[in-house]
This record gives sequence, C-alpha cells and structure tokens, in this order.
Amino acid sequence: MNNFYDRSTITVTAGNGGDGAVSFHREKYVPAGGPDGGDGGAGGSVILFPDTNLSTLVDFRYKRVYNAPKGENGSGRQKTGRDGADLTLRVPVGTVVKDRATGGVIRDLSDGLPFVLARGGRGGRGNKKFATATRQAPRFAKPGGFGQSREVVLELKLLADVGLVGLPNAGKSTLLAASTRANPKIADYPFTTLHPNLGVANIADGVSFVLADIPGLIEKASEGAGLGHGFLRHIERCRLLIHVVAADELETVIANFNTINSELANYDPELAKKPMLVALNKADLLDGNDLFDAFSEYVKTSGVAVTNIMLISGATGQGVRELLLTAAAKLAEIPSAPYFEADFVPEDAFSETADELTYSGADGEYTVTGAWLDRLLDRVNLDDTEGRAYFDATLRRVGVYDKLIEKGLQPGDTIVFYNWQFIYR
Ligand SMILES: Nc1nc2c(ncn2[C@@H]2O[C@H](COP(=O)(O)OP(=O)(O)OP(=O)(O)O)[C@@H](O)[C@H]2O)c(=O)[nH]1
Ligand SMILES: [Mg+2]
Repeated sequence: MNNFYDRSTITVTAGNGGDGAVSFHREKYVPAGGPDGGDGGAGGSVILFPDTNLSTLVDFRYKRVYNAPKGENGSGRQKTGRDGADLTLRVPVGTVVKDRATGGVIRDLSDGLPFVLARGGRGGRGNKKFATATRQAPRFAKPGGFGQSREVVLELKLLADVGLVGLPNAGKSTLLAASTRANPKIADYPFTTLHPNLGVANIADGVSFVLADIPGLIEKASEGAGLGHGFLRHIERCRLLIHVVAADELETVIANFNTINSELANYDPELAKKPMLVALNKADLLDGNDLFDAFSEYVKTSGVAVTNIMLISGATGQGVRELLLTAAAKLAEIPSAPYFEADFVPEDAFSETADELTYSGADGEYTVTGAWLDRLLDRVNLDDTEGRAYFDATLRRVGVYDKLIEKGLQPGDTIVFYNWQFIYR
C-alpha cells in the first residue's frame, strides 16, 4: 500500500578486471614465436543514474546487493578480453549517497548527473606487453585489478521549493490540495498523511514552484516520535517553509507554533534557519481578527525569524492566493536549492599507491605490509626468475628499498613480504 520508500542501504561491487594472458605464438615451421598473450578486459562499473521518472527508492527495498560483471581474461593471439558491462542503477533525482559506516556524503544526485559509485578493475596486461629488448619471452602477465566495493545508504531528499510543516490536523494537505492539482488524503484525524506529497503551484505564466506536504510533526518528532523524523529530511532541500497552524485558543496556537519550531531546530539547526511564512489556518472558523492580531503580535516578539504571517482557510480558499504569491516573491530572493556537498571520499583499498606501506623491524629483519604490496604479490610469479626480477624492479622503482635503508637495512639482512622472505643483496 505505502510504496513511498525513501531510504535504503545497499552494497555494490564493481567487476574485477580480466587477467592478462601468458601465451606464445606457435606456428608450424616457425621455431620461436614471440609472446602474444592479450590483455584482460576491464570489469564493469556500478553507476547511479538519476531518473526524473522515479519518485521513490522502492526498487531498493528488497534487492540490496548489486554486482557488476568481471572483465573477460585475455587470451593468445593478442586477443583482448571483453569488458564487463556496466551496471546502471536508476534512482530518483534528489537522492543523496552516503557512506554507510560514517554517514559522510559521497554524492548528491540532485544535479541530475550520473555517478560512478564503484569503478570496475582494470584489465591485467598480457605477456605481450611485458616484452622488451632484453626480455623477449616474458612468462608472466598481470591479473586484473579489483573492482571497487561500497556499502552506502541511498537517501531520497525530495526536490521541493516550499515545505509545509505543522502539527497533524493543521490543514497542510488541505492547503496543498487548494494550491495545486495534487490530491492528498485529507481527514479529521491526525496522521492522515503517511508519506510526503508533492504538488506544483502555478502562480502565473512561467511562475510556479513545487510544494511538499509532509506528515504532521509532533513533539519529539525529531527524536522519532509520531511518524518520526524520517520525513524531515524531505524539507532539508526546501528553500522556504510554510508553517501551518490551525486556529484555536491563543495559548494553544502559540504552544503548537513553538512545538514545531523546536522540533525543526532539534532535527537540524539549519532547518530552523530557513525562511518561514506562517499561515494561520481555518480562518473560516473565526469571528473577526482578534486571534490573528494577538498571534501576529506574539510571533513578532518571539524572536523566530518569520517573514510574513497570513490568515488563510484551505477549506474556503481565503488568503490562499496571497500566500502563494508571497511565497513566490520570497522564492525569487532565494534562488538556489541546497546541494549537499560531498564530504567523504571513499577509501580505495586497491588504489595503486605504494605510499601507504607499513615498514617495521630492525637489526637484520624487516617486514613490509600493505594493500599495494599484497596486490603486487598476487600478480607476479615469484617462482619464476623473470617474475622475481620484475618484482624487484618494481620495489626499487617505488622506493621500498630506500625506505628500508633509512631504517637500517644492510646487505645480508632478511626482508619479509607476507609469505616470502628475501635476503637483501
Ligand atoms: N474548517 C476548516 N477545516 C479545515 C481547514 N483546513 C483543513 N481542515 C480540516 O482539518 C482536518 C485536517 O486537515 P488535513 O489537511 O488532513 O491536515 P494535515 O495537516 O494534512 O494533517 P496530517 O496529514 O495528519 O498531518 C480535515 O478534516 C480538514 O477538512 C480549514 O481551512 N477550515
Ligand atoms: Mg496531511
């Protein structure tokens, strides 16, 4: 029934690259063919694609694990392996991608641009690529690189210009219905609205804005009471809030107004700073302007930064047009919708950097560890003289020996690389 689904934790893994091939050209009557092992194909990446036709993350409700295919291995006759196909996941525009462990923002997809969430591994090079003047028949190739893996939270933050906030029964959905073509459920019991509704308010030719009606907030909503704070995230992007308060005894109106303001501030102080219009609703139930005047007086002295207070009736339409015009005028002064800047860069355990190796040991025995080394060891064949020479040259090139010499490494000392021990000469 309720398929508004706005948050999901998923794990995505890009495909590994295909391995490079070790192969030698063989032809009848040609005595020594050269190396002809082809490269592996790249692994498929996992791509998030913001789709304007989607409005919920319901596709991610049950399926939580996504893997892109690996690249094909290279083969003889210089044949390159086929690349793994990219896996594209469609999400609503406005989805924010966060790191599951830290909650850091990886990417806000409200700009509508696709985003590579996990990059496929590179294809390993075949032995053909390792042939040099002095090493004409390399008997090794590289395995493909690992595809990246990410555990992320997808969070939908609706793209609305104006958010309607207020207690249950204040008349938010009625106001949405009176202002737009949206057809939200309306009833005289609290929590009628179970999920956010969007509508477009058309003010004049070419002037329109999107209104979001969210479920009613109650005291401690920011801590999860009532329908909870889950829906508050949908007004994080709003540029303007319309605070709907139902007409009642003055003290009740004031108390209700304050309750909502403190819930907004408790959830996120930024929300409380948003420009706010106050709509005192259900004017049709009032006799005269006494309540409106007294409440306006209170609001002005309360210290809450409210730009306008208006008396409306969602039921009869009284004051609704003026409210929408005021909102449109206000919006023209606050052009940009909040964009959640990335503040988290996922660590790539498989990045090709040798800078993060750990060196330990002293007095004749030294140990080197690190993801880069682990990966290098995976792809060289140390049983083979050429493989060992390649390993040695690589370590020298990235400065591993220099680092060890700084630590006191002398010829004749032992160096331990995981399962391998070498005597340094
Ligand atoms: N007399 C009168 N009744 C109104 C007015 N606006 C809304 N109502 C009534 O108040 C009740 C609640 O209205 P809703 O629009 O569903 O209120 P809501 O704020 O969306 O409530 P939740 O979805 O529970 O948060 C309904 O019975 C409406 O008909 C109004 O301007 N005048
Ligand atoms: Mg409602």
